[in-house]
Amino acid sequence: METWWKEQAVYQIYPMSFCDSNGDGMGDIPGIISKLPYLKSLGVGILWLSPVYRSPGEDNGYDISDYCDIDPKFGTLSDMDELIQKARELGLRIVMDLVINHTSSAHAWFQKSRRREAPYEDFYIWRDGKGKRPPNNWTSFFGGGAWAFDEVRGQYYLHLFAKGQPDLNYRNPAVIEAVERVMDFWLARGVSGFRCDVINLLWKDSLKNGFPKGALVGSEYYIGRPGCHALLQRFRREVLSRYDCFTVGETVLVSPKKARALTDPDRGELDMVFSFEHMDADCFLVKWLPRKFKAQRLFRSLVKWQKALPWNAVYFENHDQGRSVSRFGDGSPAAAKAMLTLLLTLRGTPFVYQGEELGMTNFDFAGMEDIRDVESKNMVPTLKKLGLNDKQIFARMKRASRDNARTPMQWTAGPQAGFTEGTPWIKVNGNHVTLNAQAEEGDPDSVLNWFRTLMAYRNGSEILKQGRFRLISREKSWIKIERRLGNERVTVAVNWSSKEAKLPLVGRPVLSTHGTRVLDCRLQPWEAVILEEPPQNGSEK
Ligand code: TEU
Repeated sequence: METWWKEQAVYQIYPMSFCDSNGDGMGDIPGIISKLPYLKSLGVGILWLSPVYRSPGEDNGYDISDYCDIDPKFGTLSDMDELIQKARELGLRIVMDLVINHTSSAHAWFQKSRRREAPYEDFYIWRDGKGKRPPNNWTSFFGGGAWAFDEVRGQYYLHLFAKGQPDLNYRNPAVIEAVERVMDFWLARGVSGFRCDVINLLWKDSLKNGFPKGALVGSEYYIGRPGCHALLQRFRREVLSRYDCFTVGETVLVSPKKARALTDPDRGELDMVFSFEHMDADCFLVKWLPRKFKAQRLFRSLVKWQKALPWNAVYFENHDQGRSVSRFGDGSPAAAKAMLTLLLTLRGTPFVYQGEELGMTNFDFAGMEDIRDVESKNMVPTLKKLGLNDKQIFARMKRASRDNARTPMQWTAGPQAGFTEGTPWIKVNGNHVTLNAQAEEGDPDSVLNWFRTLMAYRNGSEILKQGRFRLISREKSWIKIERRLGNERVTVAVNWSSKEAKLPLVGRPVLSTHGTRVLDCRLQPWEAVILEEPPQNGSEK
């Protein structure tokens, strides 16, 4: 097999909401350490941590004020060293989030830059306004304009995300070098790679006015520009190639063609990317514009991307997306199991988000006061401008707010789901009383135990790890795929609906979400089955 990051599944930890060891209501690194045996028991091999760096927390750590230190709410640098070490002892690798499109405005670089202190004057994208107006018409991902005026410097700075997240200026070689030192700092400490936040936005071609009608005005000047490819090649050459590590790029609005270039080993940029297209299965391009979920739409996009790239990341959830079982299913454990089956049998490196292995669902928000996310809050004026009233806005929040994925991990049925002994920074989902890891441990039919069974099967199957992908058939509410290695085949059939499905099934059923089964060419509601077929052409391997 080629490399460890193609063999193993990745588990994403959202540290704020994973496990709190000291009762301050906020998850932390010692909490993660205490759950290493649980993580090991899942069968995953790589743990990706959302940011734990020093940060004021305006965007939950994606606004970094010191890349080379751990935020006190998460612990210390020595806790992080301990995590890396203890994980390694269990055969688990740690991957960190690399957020280098922007820093926090509290970062020393920005503080010096706004005072024009050398050598930081041009670390950010500063411009004079046009009269009383900002330098151009670009809009932010989080709603509103993308420029903020800084009184100290007397100029505007660009922020594609929140106001407290000024974009770095990659035309300045000193910025490139500073960022390379950050990568080196963590790789030398023993991390095994990076998930690279909005990495295809680093290079801004120009600061001209954008096409005014787009959802993201100005994006034609900064998404996937040639300058960004050149930067990624440089990072690989100068830093990454010196370590046994991998990178996965979070690549906003990436096309299959662009993704192929970004992950082409000959170009030496990234190892894989997160594409977003399948996240549109229940919305129009942006999650605030909902449409009815159609399984066909999801299948079509997944298959398109399976075919488009020799290797890529595969995911249904992360900290920015609602829970898949609520969005793409009926919220039931059966649906969660069916979805995990497809996720872990597609070709590529699977990424599972904390709680997905339990079938955690969207949050039961009572009102806007339960919402913590800066994106959700900033979107309210934009949604109002679209003519939505408060009730409608809240309905969209319930459906699409990133906080759906950010509620605490549900460990037990006890107070605060066993996440903290204090008051959690965000409410715990009320369904933790029945939906929690402890209850699922003891239930052989639980989502958790299905996940473990699947992972064990996948870890032992060269066909699932390496085999080619082929779509056999996709219908309105079921999909059948094949993975093939040499002349050996595995078929996976998933009924993506709460009705029985009739479909041809051939082979020996080795695993079914519904227990031991005889082949009768019918799948129960949300049933997923893995079938092994005897080697073709009568030849044995
Ligand atoms: O997300 C980038 C990104 O594309 C999202 O902001 C996306 O537009 C939004 O979540 C859809 O609702 C990354 C991180 O994953 C996210 O948590 C950060 O807020 C963002 O970058 C800024 O760093």
